[in-house]
Amino acid sequence: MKLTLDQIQNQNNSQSAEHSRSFEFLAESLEKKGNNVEELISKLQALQIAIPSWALGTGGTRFGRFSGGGEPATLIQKIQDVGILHALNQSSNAVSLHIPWDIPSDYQAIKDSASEVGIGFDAVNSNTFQDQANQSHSYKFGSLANSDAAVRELAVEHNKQVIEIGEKLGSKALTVWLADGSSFPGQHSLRKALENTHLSLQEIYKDIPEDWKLLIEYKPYEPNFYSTVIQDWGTSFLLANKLGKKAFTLVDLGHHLPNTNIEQIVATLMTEGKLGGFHFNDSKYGDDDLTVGSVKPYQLFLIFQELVKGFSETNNPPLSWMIDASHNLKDPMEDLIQSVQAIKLSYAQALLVDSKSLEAAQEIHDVAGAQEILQDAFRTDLRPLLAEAMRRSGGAIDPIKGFRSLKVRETLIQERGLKSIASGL
Ligand SMILES: [Mn+2]
Repeated sequence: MKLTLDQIQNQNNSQSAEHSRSFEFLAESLEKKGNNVEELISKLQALQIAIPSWALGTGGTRFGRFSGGGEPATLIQKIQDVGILHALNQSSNAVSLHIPWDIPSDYQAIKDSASEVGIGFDAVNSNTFQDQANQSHSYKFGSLANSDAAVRELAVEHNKQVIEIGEKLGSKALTVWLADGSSFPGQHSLRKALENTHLSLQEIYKDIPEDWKLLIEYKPYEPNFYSTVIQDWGTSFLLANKLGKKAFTLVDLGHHLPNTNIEQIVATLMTEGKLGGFHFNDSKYGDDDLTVGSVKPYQLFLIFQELVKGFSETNNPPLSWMIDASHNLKDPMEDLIQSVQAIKLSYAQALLVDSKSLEAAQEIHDVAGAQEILQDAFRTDLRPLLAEAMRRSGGAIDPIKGFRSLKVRETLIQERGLKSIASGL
């Protein structure tokens, strides 16, 4: 299935009168406050967020998985789904592949089907958190950190293959997330595990092309419950610094202990020029992988506020923007549309912050005044601005409404059947 511009424009026609009214009202009040609406729109249009290939099928929990219908069973079908999302929101022009779940068999066919729907390839993700069929050594007790050199070598080799696959597709980054750690005190040497990880990453780093980034993701716990080798941003930052200028820290919003101040981590990493990118999601308790902005939208806004400041005040290189959410109840494509909307809305709100007044308030320690400035931006309803940005790019005024009235899921079920299961899940 492929959505055409005509289909989307026809769909927009029924909403355009109401949309224009609310957009014009908002634009006028934004301009009165000194904002440049055209500039806001072009910044919003430019922000593109990569879709992870593993989020296009219904996610599961360790208690079970309830598949939806019409899930993409092949990589080409996953790319078609990202194409549909991009047609609707004009904001998701790349897919982030998970290897070995999505190893292309025919690279040209994959590249052709991607360019047909305007999709590129963002970071490639390696997987050493599970064993593949006929694997010579097991990752049960760790991969890059394993005390057994043969296991480490296998995991390093896998990462090098992932880089090769990424190069053939035009990716520019490798994301490494390790499940390595221990579930009981005394299970392994904390210092040796870190040192082995460092040495293994050094081997992988040698193969990172000059114009690539190595993104090191961290996570405090799960699947291991006593220690994780790369447990926090500090450990990731330390490794990235030791490795060199192509290595960066990747922040996955769900990979923090409850109440961690993520915006402060973002600020610190940008100051050091070591923020590499994001895995966006939301959570209430742990790594819940919920829809972005569904639980803590103010936190997301505060993160974007630091990002917007960081873009203008630091030399941090451009970021990789990716979603890493996977849900077990919603239609995965609707879930992804909601996530992209939430990210762009937070970005728009952050762009609205009156940074000069905020700085002035900070200078004179006007605490209440500073809060007013932030919350004034956060509480402005910018949905018509976002809708206008997407409409002008050729997307839908309301992508979820578009998804439903253009009967995307129904068509996919007709094409692929009710029982197709996304590869890798
Ligand atoms: Mn992640």
